[in-house]
Amino acid sequence: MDKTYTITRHICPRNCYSSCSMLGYTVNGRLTKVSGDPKHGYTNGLLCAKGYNYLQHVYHPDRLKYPMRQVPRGSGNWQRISWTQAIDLIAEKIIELYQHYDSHLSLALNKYSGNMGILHHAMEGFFNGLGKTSRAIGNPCWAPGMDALYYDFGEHHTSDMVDIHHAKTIILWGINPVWTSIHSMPYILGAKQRGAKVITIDPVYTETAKKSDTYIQIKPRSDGALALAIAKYIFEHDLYDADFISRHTHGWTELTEYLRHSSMEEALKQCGQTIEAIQYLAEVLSKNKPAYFWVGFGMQRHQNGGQNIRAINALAAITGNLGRKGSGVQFGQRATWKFSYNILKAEPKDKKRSTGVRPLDFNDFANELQKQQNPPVKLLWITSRNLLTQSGNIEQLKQSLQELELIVTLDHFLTETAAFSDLVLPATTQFEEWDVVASYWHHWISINQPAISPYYESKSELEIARMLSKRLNEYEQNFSAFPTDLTDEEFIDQEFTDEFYQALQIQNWRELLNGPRRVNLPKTAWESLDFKTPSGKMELFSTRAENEQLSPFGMALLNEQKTSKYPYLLLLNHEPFRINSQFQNLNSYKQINPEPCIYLHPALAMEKGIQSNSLIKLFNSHGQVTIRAKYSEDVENHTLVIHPNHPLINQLIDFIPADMGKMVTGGNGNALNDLYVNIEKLT
Ligand SMILES: Nc1nc2c(c(=O)[nH]1)N[C@H]1C(S)=C(S)[C@@H](COP(=O)(O)OP(=O)(O)OC[C@H]3O[C@@H](n4cnc5c(=O)[nH]c(N)nc54)[C@H](O)[C@@H]3O)O[C@H]1N2
Ligand SMILES: Nc1nc2c(c(=O)[nH]1)N[C@H]1C(S)=C(S)[C@@H](COP(=O)(O)OP(=O)(O)OC[C@H]3O[C@@H](n4cnc5c(=O)[nH]c(N)nc54)[C@H](O)[C@@H]3O)O[C@H]1N2
Ligand SMILES: [Mo]
Repeated sequence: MDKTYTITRHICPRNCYSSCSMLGYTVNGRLTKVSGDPKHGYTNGLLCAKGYNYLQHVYHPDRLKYPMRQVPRGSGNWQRISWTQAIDLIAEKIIELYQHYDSHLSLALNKYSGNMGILHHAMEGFFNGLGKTSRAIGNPCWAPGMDALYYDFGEHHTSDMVDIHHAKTIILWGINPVWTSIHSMPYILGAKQRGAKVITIDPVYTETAKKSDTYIQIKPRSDGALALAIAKYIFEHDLYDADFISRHTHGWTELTEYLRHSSMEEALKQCGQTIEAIQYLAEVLSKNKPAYFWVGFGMQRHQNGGQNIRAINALAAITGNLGRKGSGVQFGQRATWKFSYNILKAEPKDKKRSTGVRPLDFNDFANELQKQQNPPVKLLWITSRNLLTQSGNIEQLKQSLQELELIVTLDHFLTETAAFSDLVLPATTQFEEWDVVASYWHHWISINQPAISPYYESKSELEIARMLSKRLNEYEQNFSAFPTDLTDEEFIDQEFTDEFYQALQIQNWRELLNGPRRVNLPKTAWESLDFKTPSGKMELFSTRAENEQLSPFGMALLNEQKTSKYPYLLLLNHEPFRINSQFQNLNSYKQINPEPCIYLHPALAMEKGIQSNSLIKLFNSHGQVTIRAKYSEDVENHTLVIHPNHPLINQLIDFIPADMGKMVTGGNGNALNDLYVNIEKLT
């Protein structure tokens, strides 16, 4: 290697369990290699296929280079403009709308998970600094599960995976880490090698299931019924942990009463299992302890997703599998996000200006734009978000967007959403900016330092927020309270409190330049067994859930009629070589995934007269797509799985509220995996 390269530290800021720490190698101002950072105690110097291909992303020929304006919107008639022009156009519109409506409510921000860094909260901070604005609030990833954890445990913690080798049983329940969390596999396989039994429960015989000792093919949505069957068996055969239950749980008497009156036969039918499978699971959970549960995000994107997670929490509790090394229910955590969030705290100096946000339901954004008319949204700022491929209700969304006066999108590429905007601004990547990123899964945090100068005229979100704030304040003093005089590094200074430094055992965040740090949390979640619920115990019976018109118990039989028009469930499982809509434009992706395909069981294909590799029609009341069908014995008979993703698939999706989400994320989740469809052979 050329001796003149410099090495810089980075962290992948994508919405992903692994949040990998990376090293960038730069020669003569050009990034030439990206590798894993061996100092990261969770990812241990490894990246994923996407991470190793970051050079293709950074220097992609389609990357946005300059601010661009499209007149009229959707015409494809793009003109390059200067940053001054872009900022002027936006500032003028903000002022005009303020004068017209006497508030900033006609400004809306829709941001999601393109970049999870703390400095990427700059645009939210900028909006806060103007006063009360409209904001997409809610979450498509994990909303039901987060509420489920809140009801049962009170907070959100995960155990450090280095301790998984203490587990004798590992249950991977609706999670496919071989695809979505590859760095966890060495821990899981290591524990397996030492004798732990790995059980995967999924409607699809996934790559993870193939590496497990036991695979339970469950019917989608029936996790509550499966948990109920196991719990009933445990209760009837005295397999429960009476001591743990009496000391650390609330509601056992009520739960046993409920189980007594629930039908085992019906539960077995709904989840598609035999009593022998139930007996096996009940015995393994109560006798081969500790048992470590990992429940994924995909399995809670159903209308009963939150309750299904609660059902699993309850199973862990009644078998005494909480709070000790190698046990627990892992889902996601927020305990390492100890930032001060000062970046969000700018407030207008003018005390007459109202502050806060007018929430627009993130998962029902199309409707919300139409519903909120007092005043209507007129300027929409989109950042870290591919609204037009990742949302439901796309057609209505497009109509709602037509009503807006200005749509600004900040991105790396001219995405479907950017192409629907008036102004597109080029964003820097993590190799061109400062930032700090925590994970929602493991306990490590890492830094991004600039390795190369911004690509062409791209700018960081923070820089854009500062420019806009400055421009508005030139128009009228104190129009915007977002700080214009702090450097990126000073913004980072403000994010670290003494408590955070203590938790990281460092004096200054610049020490992160020497390597990522683990936040000093207990390695075992709920080690203290001091739950943050009203009863102080793990709640098998939740009055808080009951107060929200939910069943106080998570375990439940399904109560629904199947639609005969659209009888098949299409699961939108996340894939190994992309993150949502990202990375699909890389050559390496296109080579591996040349064409979207739908996988269906040969028995179902036969029934429908569908040949393998033929094109079929996939449809529901929202629309249709043509897609290639492939046979797969890995999928449950009435379930379909799409892979690689079809760019138009979200046209079939509406907003189907999940049962939970609003307590923690401000809105119910979207039951994206309750997508009922039909299929027909073509010609
Ligand atoms: N490589 C890669 N990594 C990613 C992502 C990505 O797109 N690609 N996306 C990131 C994001 S944004 C997220 S939210 C996470 C998602 O990460 P995961 O939670 O792993 O998500 P999914 O792939 O949606 O679902 C996991 C599994 O749940 C199963 N499942 C679906 N419905 C049910 C059910 O009713 N019961 C049971 N038991 N199982 C069910 C599916 O068949 C699937 O195998 O991954 C993150 N990591
Ligand atoms: N069909 C279908 N729909 C889904 C899902 C699914 O599995 N299937 N999953 C749902 C889930 S779990 C999620 S998390 C959402 C994801 O929804 P989004 O967060 O909207 O999805 P991404 O594709 O990750 O898009 C983020 C956008 O941010 C851009 N971006 C990346 N880095 C930066 C940056 O530094 N700055 C800026 N300004 N932009 C950046 C990317 O180029 C991309 O266009 O989708 C949901 N919708
Ligand atoms: Mo997600």
